[in-house]
Amino acid sequence: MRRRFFLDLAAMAVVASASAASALAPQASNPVLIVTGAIANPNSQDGALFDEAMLMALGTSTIRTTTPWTDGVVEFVGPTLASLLEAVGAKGTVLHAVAVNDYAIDLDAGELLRYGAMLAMKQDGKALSLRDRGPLWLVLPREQHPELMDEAHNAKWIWQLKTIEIR
Ligand SMILES: Nc1nc2c(c(=O)[nH]1)N[C@H]1C(S)=C(S)[C@@H](COP(=O)(O)O)O[C@H]1N2
Ligand SMILES: [Mo]
Repeated sequence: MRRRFFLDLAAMAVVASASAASALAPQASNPVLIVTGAIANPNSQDGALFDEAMLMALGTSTIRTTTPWTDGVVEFVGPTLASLLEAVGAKGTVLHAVAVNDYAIDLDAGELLRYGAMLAMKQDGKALSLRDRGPLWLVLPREQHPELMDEAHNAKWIWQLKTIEIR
């Protein structure tokens, strides 16, 4: 337990120091994601606003995995959570994530970073529409980490993600 706690703090410290120099692009006109709370780099009075182009520019990764909601192995592409937290200059360890349908969950940033979580924007090469759980779906590499294959971790796959408040 103690060891894990220090690993989490170490991960967040890396995120925090990397963010110090970077400034965020001016606020997006068509935001798909709003990050609020403990952040160093807001780009508006409402927090850090991202449109789709800004998100894709953060640095994307690929996760190939099965999910409880899709058939077979699917390929997700989108910015890593790490790149998002770095861009906003995250200064907290809890992510209060809220979806379009007002589903909300508090996520442990350290755990998600250790697994290389991403905000998927594409599934099998196609942009995720609202009806396909987009435009943003928090994806974990569950195929590569079987310990993620349980109900508690399924609940972390928040789809139609709208806002993240960093606490
Ligand atoms: N946007 C959104 N994401 C969500 C949910 C939701 O209601 N809305 N439910 C969560 C929960 S509690 C679980 S267990 C999983 C699986 O939900 P399902 O059983 O309805 O498919 O998705 C998670 N992601
Ligand atoms: Mo759930």
